[in-house]
Amino acid sequence: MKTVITYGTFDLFHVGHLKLLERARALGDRLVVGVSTDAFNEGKGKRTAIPYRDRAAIVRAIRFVDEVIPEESWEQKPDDIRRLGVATFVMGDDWRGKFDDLKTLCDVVYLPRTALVSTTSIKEAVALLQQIAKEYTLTFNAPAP
Ligand code: C2G
Repeated sequence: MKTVITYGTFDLFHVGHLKLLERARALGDRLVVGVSTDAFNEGKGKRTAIPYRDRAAIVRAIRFVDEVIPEESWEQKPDDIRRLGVATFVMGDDWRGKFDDLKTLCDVVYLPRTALVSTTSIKEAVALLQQIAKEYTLTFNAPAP
């Protein structure tokens, strides 16, 4: 039984997240995902749109995710790897090199990110739509001159 692990925020879950998890699972027989808690994200300076409970529920519901654990600190990875008998640690290549210290414990694999989609771009699109809606309301609901 080859266990693979990866970690992430998975806010506003999108196809970039899905393809990362799918490729990670394909590297072994079991995939464990550490989902960043809200408190840990504040430490990362990341404000999420979706709370941890719901982000974890979405990831847990993915058929090729076998287990979800909370990610509460940067330092927990070695203990997780030992406790869970992890063979391979996977992250998207925006993290390339950042977790090479784990190579003493397991294989470390950085996978190409999926282009053109990100939580940030989804948030920007929503903000633009809200701005358009606001201007539309101002323009077309303005009282007759
Ligand atoms: N990802 C991807 N393609 C995208 C967006 C994200 O492959 N278009 C990958 C990231 O590289 C990461 C995973 O999906 O491996 C989760 O991305 P985030 O939720 O943004 O995770 P992050 O906030 O980077 O937290 O300890 C590690 C951290 O918890 C990672």
